[in-house]
Amino acid sequence: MKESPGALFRRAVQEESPLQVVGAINANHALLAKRAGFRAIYLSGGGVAAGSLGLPDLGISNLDDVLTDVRRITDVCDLPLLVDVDTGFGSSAFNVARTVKSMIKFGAAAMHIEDQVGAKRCGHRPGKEIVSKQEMVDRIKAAVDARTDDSFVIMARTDALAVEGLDAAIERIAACVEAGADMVFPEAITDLAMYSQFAKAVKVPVLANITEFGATPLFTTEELKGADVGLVLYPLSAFRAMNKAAENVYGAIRRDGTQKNVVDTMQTRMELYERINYHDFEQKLDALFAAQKK
Ligand code: PYR
Repeated sequence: MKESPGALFRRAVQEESPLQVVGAINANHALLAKRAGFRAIYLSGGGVAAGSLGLPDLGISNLDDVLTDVRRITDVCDLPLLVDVDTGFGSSAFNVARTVKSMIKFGAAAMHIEDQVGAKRCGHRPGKEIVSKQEMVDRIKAAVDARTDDSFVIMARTDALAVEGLDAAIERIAACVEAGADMVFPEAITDLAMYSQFAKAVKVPVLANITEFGATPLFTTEELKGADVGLVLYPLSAFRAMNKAAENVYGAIRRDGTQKNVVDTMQTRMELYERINYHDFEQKLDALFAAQKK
């Protein structure tokens, strides 16, 4: 029987240590990540907001916005996908349950749900507020209870470090694991040694979010392995590079009246076609029409 996305994700975490999980802003990038050899990909909430909607990561995007991008990615790429569901898209346990069921239905392998208030902030910005430990535990219980596939991974994210400090953050994460979380994501970690402290407190894989220009130094996989990290996340690295490239190209065309000066920075037509299996599709179409003409 075909392995479920959740089972694939769990196996990747076991087999690659730490597992590099790279952000894919769209279906095309998911294919590029697979081609580069990654075994798991990520859909960032900040990425859906900024990339698909042109909006900040402030709890504005909704479940359907995220599901649209999830479906587009899982339709073409069989790598297990970890999805950022922010605070669960609604304040009741029924909202969290609907989110979990939808994620499974749309082919996600895993999701992380966090303990910020509904009007959330980016994890690496000031002004974050969190719900009580009990409310976060209730979110996890609702998520675990709603699973229609036991292998689907529920990851608990806490933003408590910046708000209440390390001990409180560890306590929260431990309570989430007790409530059934499969993996944990302490956000905006500032010191490498903190990861080991989380790992010691819970016997489940710990994710390190190595996002650029944030609160966390750009630790290497070697350093993170030494700190007992199980998964390393690069949520928006390719997205940031892609945006910079787009700005350069737009600027050059506008300034120079031609794209000739930036053509050598572009993926070629043939490279693009190869990445999306264009020729396979075309050959199928040709064969279909040839058969009809007979
Ligand atoms: C994001 O990229 O949106 C995260 O929350 C990590």
